[in-house]
Amino acid sequence: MSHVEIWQLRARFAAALSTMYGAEVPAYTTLVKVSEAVNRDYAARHPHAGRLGSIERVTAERHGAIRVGTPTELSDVADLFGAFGMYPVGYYDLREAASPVPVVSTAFRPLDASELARNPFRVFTSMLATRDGRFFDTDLRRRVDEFLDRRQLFDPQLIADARRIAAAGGCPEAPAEDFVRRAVAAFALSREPVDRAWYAELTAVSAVAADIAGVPTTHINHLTPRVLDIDDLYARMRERGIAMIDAIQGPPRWDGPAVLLRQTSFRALAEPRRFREPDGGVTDGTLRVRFGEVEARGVALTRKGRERYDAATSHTDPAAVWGDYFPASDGEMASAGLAYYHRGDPESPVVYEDFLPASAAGIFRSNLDTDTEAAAVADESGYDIDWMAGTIGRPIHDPYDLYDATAQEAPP
Ligand code: OOG
Ligand code: NI
Repeated sequence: MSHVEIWQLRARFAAALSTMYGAEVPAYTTLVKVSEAVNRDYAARHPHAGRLGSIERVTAERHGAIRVGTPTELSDVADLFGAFGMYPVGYYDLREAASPVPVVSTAFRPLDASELARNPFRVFTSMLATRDGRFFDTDLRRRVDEFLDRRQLFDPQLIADARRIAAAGGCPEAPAEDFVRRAVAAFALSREPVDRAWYAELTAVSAVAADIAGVPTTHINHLTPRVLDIDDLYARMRERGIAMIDAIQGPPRWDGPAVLLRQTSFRALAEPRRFREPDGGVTDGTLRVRFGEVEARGVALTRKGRERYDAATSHTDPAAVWGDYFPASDGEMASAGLAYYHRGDPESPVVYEDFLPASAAGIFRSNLDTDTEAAAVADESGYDIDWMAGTIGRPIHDPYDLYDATAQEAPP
């Protein structure tokens, strides 16, 4: 019987999630079609369009975002994604953002350039920070934890199978199909009625808290295609009359090398959901929590380049000062040690594979109607990268270590 490799499982998982999410959120399908048209046109106009990844890779490329409630749920996610060759990279603390979100996050993704080239699927994964007293007082924390402890997001059999597949480096065809189907189903939007009063109470703390702990299951919040020209994508979506958030997050558009990550999204749409009312009756209503994000990726910056990036973006108008911080060519970027290139060759940029906390917080925020207020108490949660690594029993990889290693290799 034929053996299905880990990367093939990952490619199937990404494709099947995309099909499911497209059925749940039809506007996503529009976004994917417009993205494909943008990429086709860009590739036709630019002979070197493939330098930041082959057109096949970019066209299939997605990142997902999911949100869970407890350390146990986060551990299960780590085990499940291990079967797809996706490992935790980077620690993002969105509680520290200008507009705080009560979650701590990591991104599960392939580590090596060769695995990324086969299929680069990654999932930004956030855990609700219930231990942080700035967002949850003792009483609310207790009730949230009770609610979360009663639910089971992942069938223990699914997690056991994931561990076995990860250890074996794949599995035969028949169980592979079944495994991917069960893994995808764990992220389907629930049809269970939402408890109206509980959801409203959590929304008063944070819309993200309600999205996580106000419902009995988890779901994909968004699934993000990658484009080669995000300004073109933004204009085309607007021409179609689709309401976009106000800005493209991340570095400004400019003529020099594209760096890191630029992202934008259409605003979250009202989706039909059923509600259980305080009198016990079930009614139809809507929730607006899932949005359509899209992104463009550039070269990965070194620590030194990242310091420049943080300094440039701290200006009120980064576009006006960008050229003071970054040289206009890949050759100068490479020789100044600002960005990663395979074996130092400016023709071979190493693509940025991670996320940006400020953009993540901006994307969260631009899709929420209200900001979250942090109470003026000390944070005694103890959440940090070591806490998270200990909780999931796995190292959280440092993105710079991975880029350092990748840059030593020839391009995939
Ligand atoms: C995750 C937000 C972060 C990104 O692309 O920066 C993110 C979320 O909304 O759960 O996906
Ligand atoms: Ni995202």
